[in-house]
Amino acid sequence: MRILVLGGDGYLGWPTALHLSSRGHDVAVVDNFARREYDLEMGVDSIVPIAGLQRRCDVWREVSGIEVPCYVGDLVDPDFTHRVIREFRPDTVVHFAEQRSAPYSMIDQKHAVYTQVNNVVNTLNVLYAIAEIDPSIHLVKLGTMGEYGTPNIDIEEGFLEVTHKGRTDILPFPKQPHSFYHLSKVHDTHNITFACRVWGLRSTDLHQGVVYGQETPETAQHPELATRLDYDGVFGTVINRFCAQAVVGHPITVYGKGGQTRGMLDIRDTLACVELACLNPADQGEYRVFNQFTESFSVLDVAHMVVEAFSGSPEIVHLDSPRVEKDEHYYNAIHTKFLDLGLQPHLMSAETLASIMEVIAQFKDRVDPRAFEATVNWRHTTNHLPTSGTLLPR
Ligand code: NAD
Ligand code: USQ
Repeated sequence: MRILVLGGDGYLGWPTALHLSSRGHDVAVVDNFARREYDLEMGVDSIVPIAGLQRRCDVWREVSGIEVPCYVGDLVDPDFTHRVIREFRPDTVVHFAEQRSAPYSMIDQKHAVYTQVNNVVNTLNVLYAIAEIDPSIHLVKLGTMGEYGTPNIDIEEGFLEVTHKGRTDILPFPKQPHSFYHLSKVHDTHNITFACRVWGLRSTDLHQGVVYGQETPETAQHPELATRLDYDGVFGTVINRFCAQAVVGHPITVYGKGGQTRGMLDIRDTLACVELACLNPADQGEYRVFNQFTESFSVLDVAHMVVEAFSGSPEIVHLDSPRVEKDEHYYNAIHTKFLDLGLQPHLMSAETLASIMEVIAQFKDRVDPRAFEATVNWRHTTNHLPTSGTLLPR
């Protein structure tokens, strides 16, 4: 297949592009380097050093003999988006290219507005480009499990059968997201559903859980093929953060009781799920949702698993939560669609956690312990970060 990976310079987009390329697909990547600019803005950096995008593509050509062209530009610009899709003419667009940090979106008004404009407008541009250039292009869009929030009923895959006053319908599952970032994904979901219904486009919306890990079979082939690994209080996700904290001897920072439960998955399963979605496209006019995670754990469970996998004995601390989340809640989310398509999950294990910590240990001097601090409080409309505010990407 011809697959265009939007956000192909990011944590997940880059290894997905390599995976799809190694599996024989013709792949091109698109990025505007916004993610690298957030690092400059926040004064932090990936633990694992990463090469520039052009260099990464050159190294991949040397290692595999395969060309992955890159398009550098902002998908918020409709002319750029149309040009790339017209020029590359993909069978599938895989869309990772959004601002993806909940804390970043909660810094202040400017960051909330940036997040929603960037995410919602660039996805609208992609929908228009597909509708005008070739409506048969399958859009595989990265959404999030956080769109659903934590309701006191089972979470279905996108839709819920509802009986109301004697009548029954299948309706979108209710959304109760917990940040302006997660809300941007809900807005995308509505726009994509509408475009499928009205223009007959086809899309698979991957409601993905929290991803952990760094190395994939393709990125392991050369140090300059490595993908990023974040640990800071704004972009670091929970398992990767806890692993970094254990390695550098920082206490493991559980917010509140640690009773928040989330769907989670190994980075290698993200790659496999995206390929399965590409190879098994939605029907023309269909909008469907796959819940993309393999297991669920509470934050406290994860902290204990990291402690067990680490050879030292890291301390677990409970901090006042900077977020507004339930301390404990029911959580049972259905995730059978990828298993039905043949996904063989990499379930969380002490070996996997130890291998993430081994990667971190190689670069532990790059970890600035001050960056672990959770600097964004959901209750404040304005958070004053030491470094933020001047370099917000355009
Ligand atoms: P990332 O920030 O590392 O990658 C996103 C990439 O998109 C970056 O390289 C960024 O520069 C690019 N981008 C952003 N806006 C753009 C624009 N307007 N034009 C062009 N490029 C743009 O994020 P990630 O962790 O790789 O996540 C990828 C996707 O998966 C996101 O949509 C995210 O919401 C979703 N997701 C991530 C996780 C996770 O745990 N990392 C979990 C669930 C869902
Ligand atoms: N948490 C802690 N301590 C920490 C960091 C986080 O207790 O040091 C807790 C948070 O309060 C939260 C949970 O861990 O309850 C997960 O936090 P996270 O930062 O790992 O995940 P989240 O903010 O939800 O966002 C991440 C990605 C986002 C993706 C989402 C999937 O950044 O792009 O959409 O995971 S999901 O959580 O399913 O919505």
